[in-house]
Amino acid sequence: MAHRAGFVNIIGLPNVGKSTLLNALLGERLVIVNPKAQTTRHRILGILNGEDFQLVLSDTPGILDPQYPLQDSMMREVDEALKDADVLLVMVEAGQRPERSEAVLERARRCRGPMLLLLNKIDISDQARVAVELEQWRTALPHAGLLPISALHGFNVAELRAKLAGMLPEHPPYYPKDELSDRNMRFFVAEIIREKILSYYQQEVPYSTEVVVTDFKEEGDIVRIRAEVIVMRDSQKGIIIGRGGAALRRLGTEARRDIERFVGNKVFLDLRVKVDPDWRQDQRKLRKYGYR
Ligand SMILES: Nc1nc2c(ncn2[C@@H]2O[C@H](COP(=O)(O)OP(=O)(O)OP(=O)(O)O)[C@@H](O)[C@H]2O)c(=O)[nH]1
Ligand SMILES: [Mg+2]
Repeated sequence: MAHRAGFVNIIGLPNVGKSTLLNALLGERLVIVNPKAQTTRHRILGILNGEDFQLVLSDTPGILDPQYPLQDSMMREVDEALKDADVLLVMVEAGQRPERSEAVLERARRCRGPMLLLLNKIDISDQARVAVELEQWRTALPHAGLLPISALHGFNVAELRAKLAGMLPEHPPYYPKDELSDRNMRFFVAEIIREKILSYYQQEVPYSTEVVVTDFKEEGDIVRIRAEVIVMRDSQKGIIIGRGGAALRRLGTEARRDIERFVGNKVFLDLRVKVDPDWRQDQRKLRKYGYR
Protein backbone atom coordinates (compact mmCIF):
# COMPACT_ATOMS: atom_id res chain seq x y z
CA MET A 1 0.00 0.00 0.00
CA ALA A 2 1.20 3.53 -0.76
CA HIS A 3 2.67 5.56 2.07
CA ARG A 4 0.94 8.80 3.11
CA ALA A 5 2.64 11.71 4.84
CA GLY A 6 1.98 15.36 5.43
CA PHE A 7 1.94 18.40 7.67
CA VAL A 8 -1.06 18.97 9.91
CA ASN A 9 -0.76 22.36 11.55
CA ILE A 10 -2.85 23.54 14.50
CA ILE A 11 -3.62 27.25 14.85
CA GLY A 12 -5.92 29.18 17.17
CA LEU A 13 -6.22 31.90 19.79
CA PRO A 14 -4.22 31.51 23.03
CA ASN A 15 -5.38 28.90 25.53
CA VAL A 16 -7.96 27.11 23.36
CA GLY A 17 -6.19 23.74 23.81
CA LYS A 18 -3.83 23.39 20.83
CA SER A 19 -1.01 21.82 22.82
CA THR A 20 -3.42 19.56 24.69
CA LEU A 21 -4.64 18.28 21.32
CA LEU A 22 -1.12 17.67 20.01
CA ASN A 23 -0.41 15.52 23.08
CA ALA A 24 -3.75 13.73 22.77
CA LEU A 25 -3.17 12.88 19.11
CA LEU A 26 0.33 11.61 19.90
CA GLY A 27 -0.81 9.77 23.03
CA GLU A 28 2.18 11.30 24.88
CA ARG A 29 2.84 14.28 27.09
CA LEU A 30 5.27 15.97 24.71
CA VAL A 31 4.50 19.69 24.75
CA ILE A 32 3.66 21.79 27.79
CA VAL A 33 0.11 22.78 28.64
CA ASN A 34 -0.98 25.43 31.11
CA PRO A 35 -4.14 27.32 32.12
CA LYS A 36 -2.27 30.60 31.52
CA ALA A 37 -2.29 31.99 27.98
CA GLN A 38 0.84 32.19 25.80
CA THR A 39 2.28 28.94 27.04
CA THR A 40 3.65 27.88 23.65
CA ARG A 41 6.30 30.17 22.15
CA HIS A 42 7.57 28.12 19.21
CA ARG A 43 6.28 26.01 16.41
CA ILE A 44 6.94 22.48 17.68
CA LEU A 45 6.56 19.33 15.63
CA GLY A 46 5.06 16.17 17.05
CA ILE A 47 5.34 13.22 14.69
CA LEU A 48 2.77 10.44 14.68
CA ASN A 49 4.05 7.40 12.82
CA GLY A 50 1.89 4.55 11.55
CA GLU A 51 2.80 1.58 9.40
CA ASP A 52 1.77 3.35 6.20
CA PHE A 53 1.46 6.99 7.25
CA GLN A 54 3.32 9.81 8.97
CA LEU A 55 1.36 12.71 10.44
CA VAL A 56 3.70 15.62 11.09
CA LEU A 57 1.70 17.71 13.56
CA SER A 58 2.64 21.29 14.41
CA ASP A 59 1.75 22.99 17.64
CA THR A 60 1.96 26.77 17.36
CA PRO A 61 1.77 29.78 19.69
CA GLY A 62 -1.69 31.28 20.26
CA ILE A 63 -2.49 34.10 17.86
CA LEU A 64 -2.30 37.58 19.42
CA ASP A 65 -1.59 41.15 18.50
CA PRO A 66 2.17 41.35 19.18
CA GLN A 67 3.35 43.96 21.69
CA TYR A 68 7.09 43.22 21.78
CA PRO A 69 9.70 41.39 19.65
CA LEU A 70 9.29 38.01 21.41
CA GLN A 71 5.62 38.05 20.40
CA ASP A 72 6.57 39.13 16.86
CA SER A 73 8.69 36.01 16.65
CA MET A 74 5.82 33.89 17.99
CA MET A 75 3.50 35.22 15.25
CA ARG A 76 6.11 34.54 12.57
CA GLU A 77 6.07 30.90 13.66
CA VAL A 78 2.28 30.82 13.25
CA ASP A 79 2.53 32.32 9.78
CA GLU A 80 5.18 29.75 8.81
CA ALA A 81 2.76 27.01 9.80
CA LEU A 82 0.11 28.45 7.48
CA LYS A 83 2.39 28.06 4.49
CA ASP A 84 3.21 24.35 4.55
CA ALA A 85 -0.01 22.83 5.92
CA ASP A 86 -1.38 19.84 4.01
CA VAL A 87 -4.25 20.03 6.47
CA LEU A 88 -4.94 23.08 8.63
CA LEU A 89 -6.62 22.55 11.99
CA VAL A 90 -8.31 25.74 13.15
CA MET A 91 -9.07 25.33 16.83
CA VAL A 92 -11.67 27.33 18.72
CA GLU A 93 -13.16 26.69 22.15
CA ALA A 94 -16.71 26.39 23.39
CA GLY A 95 -18.14 29.85 24.07
CA GLN A 96 -15.71 31.60 21.74
CA ARG A 97 -17.42 34.12 19.48
CA PRO A 98 -16.57 34.20 15.75
CA GLU A 99 -16.89 38.01 15.71
CA ARG A 100 -14.11 38.16 18.31
CA SER A 101 -11.91 35.73 16.41
CA GLU A 102 -10.93 37.78 13.36
CA ALA A 103 -7.20 37.24 14.04
CA VAL A 104 -7.56 33.50 13.55
CA LEU A 105 -10.33 33.58 10.92
CA GLU A 106 -8.38 36.00 8.77
CA ARG A 107 -5.40 33.62 8.76
CA ALA A 108 -7.57 30.58 8.08
CA ARG A 109 -9.22 32.31 5.10
CA ARG A 110 -5.79 32.83 3.54
CA CYS A 111 -5.41 29.04 3.25
CA ARG A 112 -6.95 27.26 0.32
CA GLY A 113 -6.16 23.66 1.26
CA PRO A 114 -8.13 21.14 3.34
CA MET A 115 -9.15 22.58 6.69
CA LEU A 116 -11.00 21.38 9.77
CA LEU A 117 -12.50 23.66 12.35
CA LEU A 118 -12.26 21.97 15.74
CA LEU A 119 -14.65 23.18 18.41
CA ASN A 120 -12.77 22.18 21.57
CA LYS A 121 -13.77 21.96 25.25
CA ILE A 122 -17.27 20.73 24.49
CA ASP A 123 -17.10 19.00 27.89
CA ILE A 124 -17.81 22.40 29.48
CA SER A 125 -20.76 23.07 27.15
CA ASP A 126 -23.97 21.20 26.28
CA GLN A 127 -25.35 19.62 23.15
CA ALA A 128 -27.74 22.43 22.25
CA ARG A 129 -25.08 25.12 22.60
CA VAL A 130 -22.54 23.06 20.67
CA ALA A 131 -25.03 22.72 17.80
CA VAL A 132 -25.66 26.49 17.74
CA GLU A 133 -21.97 27.33 17.89
CA LEU A 134 -21.07 24.85 15.13
CA GLU A 135 -23.61 26.58 12.90
CA GLN A 136 -22.00 29.97 13.63
CA TRP A 137 -18.56 28.62 12.77
CA ARG A 138 -19.92 27.09 9.55
CA THR A 139 -21.07 30.55 8.51
CA ALA A 140 -17.75 32.15 9.50
CA LEU A 141 -15.58 29.58 7.73
CA PRO A 142 -17.69 27.87 5.07
CA HIS A 143 -14.97 25.78 3.42
CA ALA A 144 -13.81 24.08 6.66
CA GLY A 145 -15.03 20.70 7.86
CA LEU A 146 -16.38 20.84 11.43
CA LEU A 147 -15.66 18.58 14.36
CA PRO A 148 -16.60 19.07 18.03
CA ILE A 149 -13.95 17.64 20.36
CA SER A 150 -12.63 17.52 23.88
CA ALA A 151 -8.85 17.33 23.68
CA LEU A 152 -8.65 17.01 27.46
CA HIS A 153 -11.10 14.12 27.73
CA GLY A 154 -10.29 12.47 24.43
CA PHE A 155 -13.74 12.94 22.92
CA ASN A 156 -13.52 12.52 19.10
CA VAL A 157 -9.70 12.42 19.26
CA ALA A 158 -9.39 8.88 17.83
CA GLU A 159 -11.91 9.85 15.12
CA LEU A 160 -9.85 12.93 14.30
CA ARG A 161 -6.62 10.90 14.14
CA ALA A 162 -8.19 8.44 11.69
CA LYS A 163 -9.72 11.23 9.61
CA LEU A 164 -6.36 13.04 9.37
CA ALA A 165 -4.48 9.90 8.32
CA GLY A 166 -7.01 9.55 5.48
CA MET A 167 -6.56 13.18 4.37
CA LEU A 168 -2.79 12.97 3.88
CA PRO A 169 -1.36 12.97 0.38
CA GLU A 170 0.65 10.03 -0.89
CA HIS A 171 4.22 10.84 0.07
CA PRO A 172 7.26 9.09 1.58
CA PRO A 173 7.98 9.90 5.25
CA TYR A 174 9.50 13.35 5.89
CA TYR A 175 11.30 12.22 9.07
CA PRO A 176 12.79 8.91 10.24
CA LYS A 177 9.90 6.70 11.32
CA ASP A 178 11.14 6.39 14.91
CA GLU A 179 11.31 10.14 15.48
CA LEU A 180 8.77 11.87 17.74
CA SER A 181 9.76 15.53 17.31
CA ASP A 182 12.10 17.97 15.60
CA ARG A 183 13.21 19.21 19.05
CA ASN A 184 15.77 17.61 21.33
CA MET A 185 15.68 16.54 24.97
CA ARG A 186 17.24 19.82 26.16
CA PHE A 187 14.43 21.80 24.55
CA PHE A 188 11.70 19.78 26.26
CA VAL A 189 13.49 19.91 29.62
CA ALA A 190 13.65 23.72 29.37
CA GLU A 191 9.95 23.75 28.46
CA ILE A 192 9.04 21.68 31.54
CA ILE A 193 10.84 24.19 33.76
CA ARG A 194 9.09 27.06 31.98
CA GLU A 195 5.74 25.35 32.53
CA LYS A 196 6.39 25.25 36.29
CA ILE A 197 7.27 28.95 36.19
CA LEU A 198 3.91 29.64 34.49
CA SER A 199 2.22 27.67 37.28
CA TYR A 200 4.00 29.16 40.30
CA TYR A 201 4.65 32.80 39.44
CA GLN A 202 2.17 35.54 38.67
CA GLN A 203 1.66 38.50 36.37
CA GLU A 204 4.61 39.47 34.19
CA VAL A 205 7.19 37.10 35.71
CA PRO A 206 6.48 34.04 33.53
CA TYR A 207 6.25 36.25 30.45
CA SER A 208 9.64 37.79 31.23
CA THR A 209 11.35 34.45 31.74
CA GLU A 210 13.29 32.18 29.42
CA VAL A 211 14.91 28.86 30.34
CA VAL A 212 18.10 27.50 28.85
CA VAL A 213 19.52 24.05 29.56
CA THR A 214 23.29 24.53 29.61
CA ASP A 215 24.34 21.01 30.59
CA PHE A 216 22.76 17.61 30.07
CA LYS A 217 24.85 14.60 31.06
CA GLU A 218 23.77 11.00 31.47
CA GLU A 219 25.91 9.35 34.15
CA GLY A 220 24.87 5.76 34.74
CA ASP A 221 21.41 5.81 36.26
CA ILE A 222 21.23 9.57 36.80
CA VAL A 223 20.91 12.52 34.43
CA ARG A 224 22.69 15.69 35.56
CA ILE A 225 21.05 18.81 34.23
CA ARG A 226 22.07 22.39 34.69
CA ALA A 227 19.64 25.08 33.60
CA GLU A 228 19.52 28.85 33.68
CA VAL A 229 16.34 30.75 34.39
CA ILE A 230 16.74 34.04 32.54
CA VAL A 231 14.73 37.07 33.67
CA MET A 232 14.66 40.68 32.45
CA ARG A 233 15.29 42.54 35.73
CA ASP A 234 16.86 42.18 39.20
CA SER A 235 13.46 42.49 40.89
CA GLN A 236 12.27 39.44 38.93
CA LYS A 237 15.34 37.49 39.97
CA GLY A 238 14.38 38.15 43.59
CA ILE A 239 10.85 36.90 42.98
CA ILE A 240 12.03 33.70 41.27
CA ILE A 241 14.41 32.91 44.15
CA GLY A 242 11.99 33.90 46.94
CA ARG A 243 12.69 34.42 50.62
CA GLY A 244 15.67 32.33 51.67
CA GLY A 245 15.55 30.58 48.28
CA ALA A 246 12.27 28.82 49.07
CA ALA A 247 10.52 29.61 45.78
CA LEU A 248 13.46 28.43 43.67
CA ARG A 249 13.69 25.21 45.72
CA ARG A 250 10.03 24.47 45.11
CA LEU A 251 10.43 25.22 41.40
CA GLY A 252 13.41 22.86 41.23
CA THR A 253 11.65 20.04 43.06
CA GLU A 254 8.47 20.24 41.00
CA ALA A 255 10.30 20.55 37.70
CA ARG A 256 12.62 17.65 38.56
CA ARG A 257 9.65 15.33 39.11
CA ASP A 258 8.24 16.02 35.66
CA ILE A 259 11.65 15.86 33.99
CA GLU A 260 12.25 12.45 35.58
CA ARG A 261 9.00 11.19 34.10
CA PHE A 262 9.93 12.65 30.72
CA VAL A 263 13.48 11.24 30.51
CA GLY A 264 12.56 8.00 32.31
CA ASN A 265 15.48 8.33 34.69
CA LYS A 266 16.55 9.90 37.96
CA VAL A 267 17.53 13.53 37.57
CA PHE A 268 19.80 15.90 39.44
CA LEU A 269 18.70 19.43 38.55
CA ASP A 270 20.84 22.49 39.19
CA LEU A 271 18.90 25.73 38.59
CA ARG A 272 20.58 29.15 38.39
CA VAL A 273 18.84 32.48 37.93
CA LYS A 274 20.38 35.11 35.66
CA VAL A 275 19.38 38.59 34.59
CA ASP A 276 19.64 39.35 30.88
CA PRO A 277 18.29 42.92 30.69
CA ASP A 278 15.19 43.24 28.50
CA TRP A 279 16.01 40.06 26.55
CA ARG A 280 12.51 39.74 25.07
CA GLN A 281 12.77 43.14 23.34
CA ASP A 282 16.16 42.54 21.74
CA GLN A 283 16.48 40.77 18.37
CA ARG A 284 20.04 39.65 18.98
CA LYS A 285 19.22 38.16 22.36
CA LEU A 286 16.09 36.50 21.00
CA ARG A 287 18.15 34.78 18.31
CA LYS A 288 20.55 33.56 20.98
CA TYR A 289 17.57 31.91 22.73
CA GLY A 290 16.38 30.20 19.57
CA TYR A 291 13.72 32.64 18.40
CA ARG A 292 13.58 33.67 14.77
N1 LIG B 1 -12.33 21.64 29.91
C1 LIG B 1 -11.40 21.50 28.98
N2 LIG B 1 -10.21 22.10 29.12
C2 LIG B 1 -9.29 21.94 28.15
C3 LIG B 1 -9.52 21.14 27.01
N3 LIG B 1 -8.43 21.18 26.23
C4 LIG B 1 -7.53 21.97 26.88
N4 LIG B 1 -8.03 22.42 28.03
C5 LIG B 1 -7.38 23.29 29.04
O1 LIG B 1 -7.17 24.56 28.48
C6 LIG B 1 -5.96 25.14 29.00
C7 LIG B 1 -5.04 25.56 27.88
O2 LIG B 1 -4.59 24.42 27.20
P1 LIG B 1 -3.32 24.46 26.24
O3 LIG B 1 -3.28 23.15 25.53
O4 LIG B 1 -2.11 24.92 26.98
O5 LIG B 1 -3.80 25.61 25.23
P2 LIG B 1 -3.00 26.26 23.99
O6 LIG B 1 -4.01 26.56 22.96
O7 LIG B 1 -1.87 25.39 23.61
O8 LIG B 1 -2.48 27.61 24.68
P3 LIG B 1 -1.24 28.58 24.21
O9 LIG B 1 -0.04 27.74 23.99
O10 LIG B 1 -1.09 29.48 25.39
O11 LIG B 1 -1.74 29.30 23.01
C8 LIG B 1 -5.34 24.08 29.92
O12 LIG B 1 -5.70 24.35 31.24
C9 LIG B 1 -6.00 22.79 29.43
O13 LIG B 1 -6.09 21.79 30.41
C10 LIG B 1 -10.80 20.47 26.90
O14 LIG B 1 -11.10 19.75 25.96
N5 LIG B 1 -11.69 20.71 27.91
MG1 LIG C 1 0.14 25.77 23.57
